[in-house]
Amino acid sequence: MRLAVVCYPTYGGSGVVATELAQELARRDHQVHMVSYERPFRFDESQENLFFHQVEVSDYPLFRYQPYSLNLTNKIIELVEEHGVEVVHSHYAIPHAQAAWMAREVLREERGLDVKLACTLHGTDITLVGIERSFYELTRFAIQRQDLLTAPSHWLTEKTETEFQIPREDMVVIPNFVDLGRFRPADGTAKRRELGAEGRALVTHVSNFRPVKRVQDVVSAFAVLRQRLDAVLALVGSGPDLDMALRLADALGVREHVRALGKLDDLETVLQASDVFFLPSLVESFGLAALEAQACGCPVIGYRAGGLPEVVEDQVTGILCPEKEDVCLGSLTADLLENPDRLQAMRVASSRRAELFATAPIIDRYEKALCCLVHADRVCDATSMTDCVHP
Ligand code: GMT
Repeated sequence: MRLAVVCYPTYGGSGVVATELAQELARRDHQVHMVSYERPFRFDESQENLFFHQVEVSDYPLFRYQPYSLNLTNKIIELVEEHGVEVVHSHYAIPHAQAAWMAREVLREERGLDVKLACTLHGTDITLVGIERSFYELTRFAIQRQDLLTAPSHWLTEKTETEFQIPREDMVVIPNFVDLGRFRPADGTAKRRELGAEGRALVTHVSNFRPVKRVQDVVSAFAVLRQRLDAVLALVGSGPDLDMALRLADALGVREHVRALGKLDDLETVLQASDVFFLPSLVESFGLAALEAQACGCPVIGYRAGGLPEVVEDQVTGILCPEKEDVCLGSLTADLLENPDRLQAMRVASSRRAELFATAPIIDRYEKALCCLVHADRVCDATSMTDCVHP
């Protein structure tokens, strides 16, 4: 299969999922063309069958806002013509699904080509951005015209049905996946020492520090926890709410126990050293970082909200509190940390649960769904994808 994967190149989960999927499909002998405004941050350029195409953005002075979607549409048209791309797989609907649809219209009308469209909805493209009035109509139109829609959780298909009137049965749930070779339990003694957390509890939060992550709840729950025991909070990543979080830590008298680590290439070393992971979002479609934490044997503490209950098994691989109950987050975490046997059982259960999200079987599901678009007659019921691979 010849595939174009359109995504954001950034440190966020949708870029990670798109890049790792592209790399794995290329390893399986599909020809994969990645399209974005920058090289994605986990992209391995030396890999066979894998190509990166940068969208050149025009900066003509007349434009107050650069029309990126048009440049992207042109790039998709070129790729289909020059490389015989059969499927355009957009990650995050806005503006990728719209650009892919426009490209298909041009290709159909002018060249008689019929490229297939797939889109993986990731989260805020449905729950926050997509429902903004200025995006809504075109988002609904473009996602309805995809040949395949996938989402990482049942919760996100329900939200898509409610907000965009797309029946949930018309979407395929393919959960996010984790590299269990990289994210696995390991001794975290050295990292704890480096973070000044020796002999103390270590709580970690990883995100893009956008309002949707509710970082204020991370800090206030940590302050509640510290009333019961000595602990350090590691904040990994960066984004608009990081400063606010640090100011709140100051105001609550816990700033000296907070380590702001920025973006890390060796994220797994911090997760391996951590006792628990905080993710208090209310509209998290999946929570890839929570899966990566569990894979490292680190239980997750968050709210019973969004897609998180599909990733974290309450009371088994973590604790899910009622929404917005930050005191519950802090005090139930303290209970857990004061009970080493229960914590150890949760650590073991967490890494076992992550095995359900191992990369290979989940890529199989993507591969099959995408191949079915191209060879519906031959491949959909087959167990092997060889029909779909071009020599
Ligand atoms: O939707 C977003 O806000 C961005 C997106 C990203 O690029 O990080 O995150 C979403 O996609 C991830 C990968 O599928 C999921 O793990 C995140 O839960 C999801 N974020 C939200 O739903 C807030």
